[in-house]
Amino acid sequence: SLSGLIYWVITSIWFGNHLTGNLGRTDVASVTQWLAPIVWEGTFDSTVIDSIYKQQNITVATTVFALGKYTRFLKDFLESAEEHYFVGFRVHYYLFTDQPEEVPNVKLGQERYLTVKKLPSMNRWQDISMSRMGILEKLIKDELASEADYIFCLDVDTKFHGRWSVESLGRLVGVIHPWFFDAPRFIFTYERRPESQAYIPAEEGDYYFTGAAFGGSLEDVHHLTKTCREQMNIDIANSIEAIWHEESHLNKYFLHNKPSKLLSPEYLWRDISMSSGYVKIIRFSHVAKNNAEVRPN
Ligand code: 2GW
Ligand code: MN
Repeated sequence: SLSGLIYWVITSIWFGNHLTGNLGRTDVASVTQWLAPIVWEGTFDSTVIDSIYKQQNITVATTVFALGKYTRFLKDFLESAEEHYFVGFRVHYYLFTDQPEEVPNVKLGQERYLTVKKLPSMNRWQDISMSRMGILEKLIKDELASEADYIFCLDVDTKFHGRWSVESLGRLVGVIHPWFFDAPRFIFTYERRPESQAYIPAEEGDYYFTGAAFGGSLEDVHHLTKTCREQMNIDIANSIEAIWHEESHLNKYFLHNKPSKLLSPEYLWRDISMSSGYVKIIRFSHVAKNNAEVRPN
């Protein structure tokens, strides 16, 4: 009937918007083949998602390593995190360094904590990068159980530029590498030698994930770090080192333990000066660094 039609038109206009919230993106995939969300600007409502997590009284442990000359990145990292990262939520930074005296004095907001942990200096940078997995495994097991609910593990040669908050939380969270998000699989720089535990055959693999940011629940990230550490130890025993170090092992792990949530390259962009049509907001990025200047020889 006409009145039925009018009723249908009016209610669908009125309630349709409320129920769906008009969210979603059509220019990028926002869900994986295993139905994990891929977080992009425009796929979530920050007010709604903030209010859900506000009731949960969560703590987000955040780990970062700064050895040798990499301590110079700490000031920008921490200051920008205070401005953009889980603002309004409890964050506990765990900062590993060989030079605690070089840690800058950054003013932290309410319910924001920083613990500095001293590490011995290491000579080979691959060792710094790879030893992170074992150190994180131990931190989670020995200290975090009663201290935190979620954890993110981040590179320090980075900076926040926009919101990174509770929309990123999940059981197991990977970040799509900014160089490969629109690349075909054969371009992915997975480890291709079968002798390495990180080996991924040509016809396998879903995404290429960055080693510069990953996270999730304590339990899942503990399992991730433990597995990667064990796999790297097998490689060491076989005198092989994966092409991109722990990043290669992380990609192998995610192949068999699918992340429950993926973060788009908004959550780890290249350096800020580079643009992309898909990335409407850069939330976190690598900083342009002079490798010759900061890396030991
Ligand atoms: C020194 C010489 C060469 C490479 C790294 C380092 C170094 C690293 C260092 O002297 N001191 C230090 O604290 N690091 C830590 O390791 C620091 O937290 C840094 O962010 C992290 C990874 O090194 P980075 O940032 O130089 O490597 P990227 O940006 O090229 O990273 C990707 O590939 C790495 C493995 O090759 C990791 O997977 C990393 O997570 C990826 O983003
Ligand atoms: Mn880095």
